[in-house]
Amino acid sequence: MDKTFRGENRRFLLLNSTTEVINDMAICLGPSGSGKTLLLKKLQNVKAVDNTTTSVSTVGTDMFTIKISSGDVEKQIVVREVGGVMAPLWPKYFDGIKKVLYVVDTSNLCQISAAGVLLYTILLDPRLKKAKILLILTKMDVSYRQMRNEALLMLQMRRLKREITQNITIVEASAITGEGRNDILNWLNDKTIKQT
Ligand SMILES: Nc1nc2c(ncn2[C@@H]2O[C@H](COP(=O)(O)OP(=O)(O)OP(=O)(O)O)[C@@H](O)[C@H]2O)c(=O)[nH]1
Ligand SMILES: [Mg+2]
Repeated sequence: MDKTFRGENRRFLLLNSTTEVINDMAICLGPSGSGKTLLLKKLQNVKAVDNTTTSVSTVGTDMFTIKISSGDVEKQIVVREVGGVMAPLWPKYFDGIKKVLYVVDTSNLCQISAAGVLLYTILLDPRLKKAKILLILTKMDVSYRQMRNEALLMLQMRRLKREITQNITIVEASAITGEGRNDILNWLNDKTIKQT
């Protein structure tokens, strides 16, 4: 198939189709069970996940091709999930990464603070200095979840923002209800998301 190179952002336009492949390497991280797999499945297909859907822990990594419709053109971006049990090995996957989706489970009170510490550690990695960071507060459908502000407080977000160079975008989400899905897709598509 005929391909043309399109500028410095390393995007390829496949001429004989209307599919543009976004070549920004994206990685999805977060503690074990925080909801990465289910959320990525929901981003792939809105109907693929409901409250009966189950998932198994990702031992290793998984690749998700996500389609984004933008006008007449369909875009595709590949996101690599690295399982929470792999946290000590996450840095092995940082080379060339331009986008990081960091998923935090707002219904897991015991895990939130640790999730903040883990996030801080990865943001210190020099290879991620210029990466775009999306902090996803997920499981917003759960009644006993922490609300946005409490979750951000537990993550010590104010302090963290002072210490790091990257700009963090925050979005609330749920793989079950689809909340936040459009915002995440827009962010992957380099569109600005309204922050509250
Ligand atoms: N209520 C609710 N449950 C969720 C949501 N997302 C994930 N879960 C549940 O949380 C559990 C863990 O979800 P996964 O998506 O497998 O978590 P993960 O982050 O991929 O975990 P690892 O692969 O082990 O790192 C599963 O039982 C899911 O059904 C959500 O948005 N709402
Ligand atoms: Mg997983």
